[in-house]
Amino acid sequence: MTDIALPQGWYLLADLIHAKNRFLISSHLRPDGDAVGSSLAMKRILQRMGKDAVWVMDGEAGWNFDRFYDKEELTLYDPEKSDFSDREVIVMVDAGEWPRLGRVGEAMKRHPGDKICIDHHIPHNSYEGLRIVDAASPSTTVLIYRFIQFLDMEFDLSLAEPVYLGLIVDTQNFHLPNTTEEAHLIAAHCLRAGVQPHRVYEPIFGTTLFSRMRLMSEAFKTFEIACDGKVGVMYTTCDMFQQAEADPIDDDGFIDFVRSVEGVRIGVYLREENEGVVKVSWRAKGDNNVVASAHKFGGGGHLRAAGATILGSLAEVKQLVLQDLKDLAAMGKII
Ligand SMILES: [Mn+2]
Repeated sequence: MTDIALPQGWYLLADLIHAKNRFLISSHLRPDGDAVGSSLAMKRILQRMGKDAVWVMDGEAGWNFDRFYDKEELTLYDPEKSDFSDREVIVMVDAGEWPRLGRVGEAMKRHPGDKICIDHHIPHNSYEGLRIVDAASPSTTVLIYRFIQFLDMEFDLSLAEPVYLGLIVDTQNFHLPNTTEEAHLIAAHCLRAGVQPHRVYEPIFGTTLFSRMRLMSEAFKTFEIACDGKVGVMYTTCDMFQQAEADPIDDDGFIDFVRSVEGVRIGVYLREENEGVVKVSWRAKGDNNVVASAHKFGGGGHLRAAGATILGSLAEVKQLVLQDLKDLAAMGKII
């Protein structure tokens, strides 16, 4: 395992890129704007350096990202056809663990090539490659931007737009506590390169599908509070998704509604993925630490935003997660 503090990591990364030719890039399942933005920017950087770079994902990126890339830029993983044997270097962006990449992650983990991880999540496992991690970075695309600067590469619209996309998604339009001065300076550079903020905002934050509205109306009915109002919980089931004819991404941001309820310090959103598998998201206000809770269930993330996939029925998982928070509350650890 090599965890490299910045900026030394950029020298190692540049050396590795110069020495190799065929790269494979991927990011986490149900990609968000940072996963799409950092993958896309990385692919374009490599191509500009004269490299052959493939961006592969296990599953579609989602309709709201359509306008940010050409269809040919993304390869969808196909267990029958996908063959990565000619790739020399594996690049994982905006994720720190192979399972986050679905079936692509399994193939990448087994792959004999060099491994690179560029990420801003807190790592909690060992890793067999070059890991460039800055947990204080607002987005993975900020790290990619720093690499572009390091390379002294021209920062034109084809790089600036994916960088900006990751930036606005991970800072939620520059309002989360991770919104640094650097974030705004990079945004300014993006605008100078031709990014039109409304064009990036509109498909991400400015559009709601009717299916999402239907799902939301069902999910909101499940909202409840615990721990004297300090904890808010909400969930969705497979049935609700089916009834609403909702896409897997239609519940994006539901957790933020839970967190936003007055008095709630920790918000939890549970989503039944399929029978016996529940995806749990935690969000915290203030100095509450939710990544510690996620780690207890094999998950990960950031101090104030974390997630885990837990086996069990929705009722069982909800009880487990709530018990953990009740224990914390009893110890006075929810502030
Ligand atoms: Mn990110």
